[in-house]
Amino acid sequence: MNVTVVGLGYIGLPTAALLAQRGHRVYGYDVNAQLRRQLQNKEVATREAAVRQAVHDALDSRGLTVVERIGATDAYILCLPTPTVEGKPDLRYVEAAAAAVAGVAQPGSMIVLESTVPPGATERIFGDALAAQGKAIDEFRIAHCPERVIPGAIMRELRENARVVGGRTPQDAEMVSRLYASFCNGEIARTSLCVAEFVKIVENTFRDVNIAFANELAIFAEELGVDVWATIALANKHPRVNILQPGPGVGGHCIPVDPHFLSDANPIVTELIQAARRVNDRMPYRIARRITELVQPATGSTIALLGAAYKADVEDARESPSSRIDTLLRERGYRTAIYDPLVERFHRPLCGSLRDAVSGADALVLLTPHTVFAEIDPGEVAALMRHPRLMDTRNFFDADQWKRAGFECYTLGRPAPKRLLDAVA
Ligand code: SAJ
Repeated sequence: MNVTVVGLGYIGLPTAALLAQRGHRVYGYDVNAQLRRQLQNKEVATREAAVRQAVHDALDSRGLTVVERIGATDAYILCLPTPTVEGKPDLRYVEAAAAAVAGVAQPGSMIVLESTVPPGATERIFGDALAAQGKAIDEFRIAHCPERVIPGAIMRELRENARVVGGRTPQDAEMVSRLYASFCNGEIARTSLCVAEFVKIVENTFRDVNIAFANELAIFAEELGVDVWATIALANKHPRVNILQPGPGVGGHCIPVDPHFLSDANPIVTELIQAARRVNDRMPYRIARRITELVQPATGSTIALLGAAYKADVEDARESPSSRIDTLLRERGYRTAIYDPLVERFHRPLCGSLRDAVSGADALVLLTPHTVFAEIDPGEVAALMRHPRLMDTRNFFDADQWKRAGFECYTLGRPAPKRLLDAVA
């Protein structure tokens, strides 16, 4: 089949590569001319090795061609970002892509949206775009098939995850699910457009609410004087309990964003969802406050932050709690030094080495639990710091090992050191 993938970002590009791998003739288009040029020159910026390899293979085999304009093909898969601006979904990228596709798509072709959108948006956006070209939506196969892949394991999850295909009609769902079955080995469930749109947002909102619950428990446990990590691990031994992990806040461009698609559409019945957002949004403030209790005075003190990425083992720092915590600390008068060997783009310069970050620091704060950080030797770090203090927001390090190396340790969700509790009292 001839397929055009519109939007060559972290979903569109690997999807295009996988389609090509499975024998489709794939045309990739992105509005970003620089990105098109880079891909045409086989420069693939992603740091996920499996994605890089798949895209290189697809370009080398000519199964994937990056084109300068969208043409007529059997199917179109749209993978555009849908950010929120002040809590409201911004659908302009999807609308612009839909208009471009509507201009060239021939009757009978499939038009599939993968981007997260509020319930009802797929039919409205494609209907309006086609109508503007004097085309009737009934003549096209329209579907929403929300992406589900986790950054860090994109290629595997593209191949293996179960998918939901919402069709405008049952026939649309049937045809589009056959296209997806050609590259995805997971179960492909068929449903309506609106249910598919709702399901996607529900999945990410479920995760946000669950993490907010874990974060609330972490604060509760500190006040109770017990260990939240042990509590959650024990509770999760119950066959019907699965609580996620507390942390310094919820980042990335999906989990903190998608719940707004529901609360914006219906502010009255989304109290729990809005409360969860507030709990998670407050976590960076909570961490910053703990640091101010741990390290005084702020002026003249340096805090070394470990991890700028929004989560472990990815290079993406978008909406990262680290960025928020860094800003809050600097507003309070601290100097900060951030080290993350995976991240290249951050709101301000990162340290070139762990040594640079911790030298002369008054506290070390673990924010992102990258696997490589497990190799850090607490003894070496202690020797470089002015005050060997550790704040672990992910329960990543072995606190006893760090204490033996001379550190004063505080772990989120565990009773705070006595000195800290006395200061607060
Ligand atoms: N986090 C916690 N505690 C946890 C798990 C995560 O604090 O127990 C934090 C992370 O550190 C991170 C944030 O939550 O800051 C989000 O990370 P994530 O791994 O939960 O999610 P994403 O944003 O990387 O990917 C999610 C996935 N959705 C679900 O798992 C339901 C992915 O499958 C989606 O494709 C993606 O959103 C998306 O694009 O919608």
